[in-house]
Amino acid sequence: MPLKKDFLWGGAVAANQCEGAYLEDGKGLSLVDLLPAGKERWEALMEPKKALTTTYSHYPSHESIDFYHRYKEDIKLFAEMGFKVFRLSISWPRIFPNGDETEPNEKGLAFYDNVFDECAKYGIEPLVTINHFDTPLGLVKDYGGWRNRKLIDFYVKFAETVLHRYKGKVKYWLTFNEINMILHIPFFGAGLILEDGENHDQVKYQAAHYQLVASSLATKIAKEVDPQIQIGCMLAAGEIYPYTCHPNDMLKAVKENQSQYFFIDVQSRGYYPSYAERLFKELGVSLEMEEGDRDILKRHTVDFISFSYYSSRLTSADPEVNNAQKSGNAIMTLRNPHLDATDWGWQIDPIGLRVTMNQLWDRYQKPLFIVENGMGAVDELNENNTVDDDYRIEYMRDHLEQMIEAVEDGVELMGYTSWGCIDLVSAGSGEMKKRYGFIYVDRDNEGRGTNERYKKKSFNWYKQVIESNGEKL
Ligand code: P53
Repeated sequence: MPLKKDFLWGGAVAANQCEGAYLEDGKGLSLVDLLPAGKERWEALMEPKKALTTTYSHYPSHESIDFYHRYKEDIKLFAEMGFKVFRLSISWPRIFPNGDETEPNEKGLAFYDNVFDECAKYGIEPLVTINHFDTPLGLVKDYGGWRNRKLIDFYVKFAETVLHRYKGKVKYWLTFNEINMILHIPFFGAGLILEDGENHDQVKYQAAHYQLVASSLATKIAKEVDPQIQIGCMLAAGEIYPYTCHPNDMLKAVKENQSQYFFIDVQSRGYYPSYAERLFKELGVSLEMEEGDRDILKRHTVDFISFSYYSSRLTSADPEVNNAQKSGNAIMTLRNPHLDATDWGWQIDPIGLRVTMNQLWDRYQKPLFIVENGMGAVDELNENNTVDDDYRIEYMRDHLEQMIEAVEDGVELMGYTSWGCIDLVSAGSGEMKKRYGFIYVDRDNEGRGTNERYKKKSFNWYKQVIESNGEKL
């Protein structure tokens, strides 16, 4: 049996993509609450100034799948599949509506108490992301998001509040979702609105420095609250392959991989990697640090390395070749001719998961946790009120096989939570139509539908995977 007996099987969601109830019980607005669905969403993410001033016809986060009111029903379904762990995030503006209050919103805190108590009923361990793409809008508008060092204090206050409040209820925490996303979608990652004419790399890496310090401070507090708590960093992973075997392509791939690993290099090792000096020089980046920052980073490193994996990526040293890059794989990348793709053009590379796991393990020698993986697809509810999502089963089976191979390679792995275990709003496109779940939710791109939940074929398949601890795929 390659997987540990207490392997943490489960699923993952994020507050802004499932809760809805966007102004209920004192919640404030987050930056996501201004984002529309469809093509306009991507434009808004790339040009967030527009999102702050445009009125759109539909905001998918406002109601979403209404997890806020239906969490009992949903957790019951997760328990039926045998979940050992449920990854969710805490909505920052539910706890601090503008982000800079001195006192938290009690009703927001109570909501997560209820959710964790519900999980406990079924022996499901929560895995909590403190911040998942939903910086309070107040902190974006009044402070410029993470370009402002004050965000460290606001984040630390938020982290401290929830770490204390849920002491004894939550053992596994992640400080920031996909911390490297700041390079690709800086508005999501850090509430950054980049100005024309400024050095964007400077702004992004400065903001990243603040997040890294904040992450370490949260880790420090967590250990003071309860030494049993385990803290993870979280990387949008996916090994970057060289486009050809030309040494220049290989070198380019090495460098691009470093720029992704950069964040967790700091979070895991406790210091800036030596390659950062040259990288920053080339990008014209010069970081402002306060005395004590380096010490904080050094002292409070993470316990485990969590990551999302959707696909590998490709790069070429030839600018002409690289010009053919497509967004598709979530992050801009070249197309790999050896791989198929999903309906949304994300390429499917199960072996890439094994490659990525080996690389992460070799690099850090800390336990890994796959906290996102899955297939966004168009699902049709049939006359039997189910979805025959054999394509999803196949996708997941192929990935789980490679995950187990990686464990047999010697990688230490804590668990696996599939992304969007219940259908929810897509982060990148705002659509409901891009579904990841084992549970179908009757709701469409325009927000119409009953919100009823239905089990897909993959529901029973995953149940059997968990029951057999990965033996029956
Ligand atoms: P959606 C881009 C690239 C890689 C991961 O994505 C990404 C994104 C943002 O779109 O996000 C992660 O919903 C993220 C989740 C997100 C999931 O991947 O665009 O942590 O919030 O839903 C899947 O299909």
